[in-house]
Amino acid sequence: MQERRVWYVTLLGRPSAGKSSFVNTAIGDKVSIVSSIPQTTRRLIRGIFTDDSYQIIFQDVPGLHSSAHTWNQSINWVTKQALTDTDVILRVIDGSREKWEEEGIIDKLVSEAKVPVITIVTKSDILGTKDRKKFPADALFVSNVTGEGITEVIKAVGEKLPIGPMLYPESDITDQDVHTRVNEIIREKVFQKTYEEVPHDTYVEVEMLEDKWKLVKILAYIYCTTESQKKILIGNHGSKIKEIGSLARQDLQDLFEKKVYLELHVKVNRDWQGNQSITRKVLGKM
Ligand SMILES: Nc1nc2c(ncn2[C@@H]2O[C@H](COP(=O)(O)OP(=O)(O)OP(=O)(O)O)[C@@H](O)[C@H]2O)c(=O)[nH]1
Ligand SMILES: [Mg+2]
Repeated sequence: MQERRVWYVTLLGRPSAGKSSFVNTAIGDKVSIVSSIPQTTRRLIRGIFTDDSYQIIFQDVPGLHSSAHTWNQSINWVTKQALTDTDVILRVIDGSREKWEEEGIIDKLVSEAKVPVITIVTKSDILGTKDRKKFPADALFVSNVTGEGITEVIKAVGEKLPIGPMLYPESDITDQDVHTRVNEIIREKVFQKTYEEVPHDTYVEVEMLEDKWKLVKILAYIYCTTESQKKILIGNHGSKIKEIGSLARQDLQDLFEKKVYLELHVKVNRDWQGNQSITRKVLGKM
């Protein structure tokens, strides 16, 4: 097997900075879910970029949150764990927003890092020339919309990695199993179609997945914490759950490349964030 520069690169930034979007753009495929709601990513998602020179295993992780709330701290822990096994840190600064207290936490982690740190500024498509002067001089500007800077970041990151055998087959783009991908696709639609506390208070469980010759059958539950959230998720005459289901089904059909029958139900589980076995599952720590 041809050797390349190979290893792990962990993205570090505040919520909504564009980390998952960057991984998808770099890989050229959708492996990590995206929404405008902060803390969309809850678990470690690996996106694998392979070309003739590099195999870069991007570790997409939750954005670091400054809240002391136990749930936020549990999510932060996923990110901190990923940083213990990485060869490069890709520090992601949201170019569209003013600095916020999370940046202080990130500055500290970066200053303590024992591995090279490359800084990128996202959302360059909405930055003027003047805005660009506000960021560190060595930062690379990136747009997940226009593709600006993506090739440069891959080269900058790739050149920091050691030469060795590839860790994944050339055709792999993620290490997620099929259940996780289905779960994440449904969760993405919940995040895209609900607001305020509702997306944060939900999690998804895939109860049944049958991959048949021409059809994939999926039964999944969306859990929330109150009856009123359940009403919102179901919507008027079932309109919201239908919309979530229909969007999810389109992505699932792309994933499986066949027809998907998706049955979705909403259930209430009041204190799931206080239940360790559920949070372990939700955060990807079985
Ligand atoms: N204009 C513009 N918007 C972007 C860009 N990258 C991401 N976004 C938007 O920013 C929002 C957050 O993107 P995500 O990729 O989910 O951000 P994230 O850093 O993974 O967020 P968390 O998972 O919550 O930590 C979404 O609405 C994206 O469409 C970009 O380069 N340009
Ligand atoms: Mg994300």
